[in-house]
Amino acid sequence: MNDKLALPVGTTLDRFIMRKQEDFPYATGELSQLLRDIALAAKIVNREINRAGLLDVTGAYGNQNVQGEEQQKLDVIANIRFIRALRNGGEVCAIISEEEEDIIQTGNTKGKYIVAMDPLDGSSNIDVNVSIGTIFSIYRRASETGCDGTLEDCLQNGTRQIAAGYIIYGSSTMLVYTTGHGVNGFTYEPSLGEFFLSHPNIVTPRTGNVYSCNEGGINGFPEGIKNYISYCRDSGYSARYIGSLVADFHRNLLKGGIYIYPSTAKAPNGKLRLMYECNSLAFIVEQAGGKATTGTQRIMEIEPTELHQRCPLVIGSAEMVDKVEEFMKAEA
Ligand code: AHM
Ligand code: MG
Repeated sequence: MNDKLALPVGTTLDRFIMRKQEDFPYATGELSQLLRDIALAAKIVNREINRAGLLDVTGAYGNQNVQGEEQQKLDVIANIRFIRALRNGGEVCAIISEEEEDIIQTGNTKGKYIVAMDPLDGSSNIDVNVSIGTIFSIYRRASETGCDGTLEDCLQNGTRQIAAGYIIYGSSTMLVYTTGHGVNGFTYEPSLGEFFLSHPNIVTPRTGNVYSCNEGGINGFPEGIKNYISYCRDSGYSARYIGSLVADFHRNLLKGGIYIYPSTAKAPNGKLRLMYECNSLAFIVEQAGGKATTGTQRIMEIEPTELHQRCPLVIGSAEMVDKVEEFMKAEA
């Protein structure tokens, strides 16, 4: 790690982003602004989430609340907040969101960036007060500026990400991101309205003894994955599955472990989405020294063909992911 890039714990996110930019003499500041826009939206969404129980916003989308206003689910609210922040910021020409079928054109035709995001992942956990998250990836557009973002701009493979991150709304709210120079985590201090550097230069353990998957579906898993899970049980590993990707991923990133969402009998391509779940976390885990594959192929090298494409995900500590690949090969 380049010493010039090291900043002390307690540095605010704004200062951190600014100082990082100074380390790259030709940077124009647009990516920095874009990261700040995301952090602002995260603060707003965090506020909404913390008030969810009070404001009765957790109900089904389409209902009316007591004032007769349209009631919105938190994932819809988060989608609106992030899009608004990115539109107002001006750096992004187009957005892919889990909440919307088509490409969202921001109208900022001069914007050089594309954002892919899941504004609020783990929606089934929202109503029961379990940690949820926002996941995002940032790409440079491939087309010339001056017009809308194209499908080609949006369907770049994961190796072309220039930044990725997530926000976990948990016992504390954290923003973790990478621009390809290591991974840093910031914890939100609500009374000051600031994210502070709390987890500098995150390096994930080479191995661990936690496996996270929805074992209820094991009968439909590929043989290689079934065998790996037997191996985890025989080795006395702990099973930990929140069912909220960001929360499961975050724990494993810090403590070591593996998260698996394989292809299943019902979902042959798995459940998770390549563009705003798998690629984003793959970039982060690789930057932290871990690995992300489908069980047979590196996630970031998958050539995307659809905005909402799904793929199996095996992600976490490098040695554990390697082991899964061994089991998969043995059954190929
Ligand atoms: P979502 O994007 O519809 O919220 O689904 C993604 C979530 C992940 O957060 C989580 O890891 C997974 O789905 C859980 O799925 P399952 O209930 O099949 O285990
Ligand atoms: Mg999701």
